[in-house]
Amino acid sequence: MMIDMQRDFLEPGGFGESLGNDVSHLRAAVAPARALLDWARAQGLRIVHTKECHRPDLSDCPPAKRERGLPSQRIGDPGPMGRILIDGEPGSDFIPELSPLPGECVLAKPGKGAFYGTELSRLLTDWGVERLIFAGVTTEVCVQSTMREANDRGYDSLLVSDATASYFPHFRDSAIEMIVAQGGIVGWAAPFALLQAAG
Ligand code: TIU
Repeated sequence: MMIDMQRDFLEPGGFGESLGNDVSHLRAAVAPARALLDWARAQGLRIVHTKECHRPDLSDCPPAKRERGLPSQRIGDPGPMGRILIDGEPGSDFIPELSPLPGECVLAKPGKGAFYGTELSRLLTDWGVERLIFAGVTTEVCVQSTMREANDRGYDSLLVSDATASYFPHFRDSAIEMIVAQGGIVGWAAPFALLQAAG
């Protein structure tokens, strides 16, 4: 599960920066995420790339989400990478290093969790998947939401700790602590090197 490695979150001029964030904090996760992706491809694992975005008419964007905070630009407004967080605009696309290959599953999601408003549940059931490996951004928002949704649905989840990042580095660390506390109440975490060594 490669969560939301989109230009809108990682590059200047997108949704993340419009919320007042320093997007450079997310770069550290890119190389480990790419290594994870290459490894998963070599292992023949199913790969799902999610992208958080909305329909051009904003019919799947609750007003409460659009109106939240005091962003410099709101979802749907024009920006240097097209309309902010709108499906099909350049900003909603994946960063080049993490572009999906033909045949890999791409899921557009309107929410933070990847199960909400998507076909993910049905796909995982059809594939007979029981365990999920997570990477992407941001750790405490879309990654953690999706891991919690997966936990309630009975999946075992592992977060690759160096392939995820937050605009607030201490939130990344705290989110990982919350996930693995209490014997893995939500899931487990390990750096990519450990995953690779295991398997
Ligand atoms: N703002 C923030 O940290 N994240 C999001 O809005 N979406 C995702 O995490 N993908």
